[in-house]
Amino acid sequence: MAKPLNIGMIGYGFMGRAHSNAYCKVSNFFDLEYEPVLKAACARNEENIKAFADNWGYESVETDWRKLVARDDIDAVDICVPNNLHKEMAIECAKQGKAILCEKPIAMDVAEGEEMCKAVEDAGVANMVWYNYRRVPAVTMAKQLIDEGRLGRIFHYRANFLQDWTIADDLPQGGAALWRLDAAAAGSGVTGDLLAHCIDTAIWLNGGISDVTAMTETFIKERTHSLTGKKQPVLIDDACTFMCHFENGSLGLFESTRYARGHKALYTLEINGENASIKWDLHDLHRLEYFDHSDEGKMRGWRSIHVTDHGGEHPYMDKWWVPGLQIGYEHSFVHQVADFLAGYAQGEAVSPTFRDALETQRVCDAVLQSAESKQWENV
Ligand code: SOE
Repeated sequence: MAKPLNIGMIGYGFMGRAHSNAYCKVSNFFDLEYEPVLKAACARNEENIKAFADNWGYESVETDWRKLVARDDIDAVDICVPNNLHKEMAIECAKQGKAILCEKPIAMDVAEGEEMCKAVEDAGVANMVWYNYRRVPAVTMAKQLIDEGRLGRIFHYRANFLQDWTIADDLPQGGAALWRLDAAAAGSGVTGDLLAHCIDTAIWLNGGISDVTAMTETFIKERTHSLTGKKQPVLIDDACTFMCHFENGSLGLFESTRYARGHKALYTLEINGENASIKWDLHDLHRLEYFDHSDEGKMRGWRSIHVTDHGGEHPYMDKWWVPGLQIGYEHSFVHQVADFLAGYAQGEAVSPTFRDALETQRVCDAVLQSAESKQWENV
């Protein structure tokens, strides 16, 4: 019998659903010492949180997050609320000795992230940040191939995250779902929301980033704020492009925007090494494109690897269906919970920890700083 790990969920938006789904599924597919139990869900709006709790099977609801965090029957808190609330909640969770699973980016800025790291490390509580794309099997496999040295020396790392959902100028800022457009709630725009994913994956695959030069743009300068009903300046970055040096000497090029008409969530990455290259595309997430220069010349070309095989060869896939049948976006969260629970049972940290996510935050802050200073900035 697995031991229960009682989850307290704060928030009920897109990520509240994605994480709840992962908690529900994980024990059916992974054999683990701990099993998540959906103990309580929390939000200010009682009617909405009750509907959410009923839908996912949470046993109870709270409307005050401090009450949830103080409950003796909660072991781990999942922070799925806008970025400006992460710090206060995480620090309180650490004080109460709870394990913490926090949405990305870790915080509004590095200073907040540092306080959060100190709090969890002083308290010795398990902590993790939801950079889920690392656990798409094809991306995990890219990490394995790089760590095996197959690419050799890395020269280039390129990543994009393109969307188009904020092009309309009558889209308000602030409030449910649209808090991502409100700098007071989000901290930044695409840099913290989308590039943070690309940066997390990049640091994981290719090591630390030492310096950056960036440009940002805010195409729509004013939007009505849903909470005040007034037109207010838009203070987030709608688009951001940056170049960087990695500590291993390779060059990085990153682009993110919410103004790429036709693209909904096009996260792509490409890594070029001396011996081989890798490409990955979220819209075709089970495929890893791989080019190996040591292949016989006549047959040399890009391989499209369908990362769905079993026998332990393709990461996570032996837990799902039969070889050849693919999985999707939601499974990356299931994998992250599975890894978290396995680490929790052993008392081992599971990456990305708060400290790992702070490295990503340092790059985000340097990128925004560089866009302002128009200079190269050290991370
Ligand atoms: C924004 O549209 C968003 O939902 C991000 O907040 C997520 O982190 C990203 O994975 C998909 O896009």
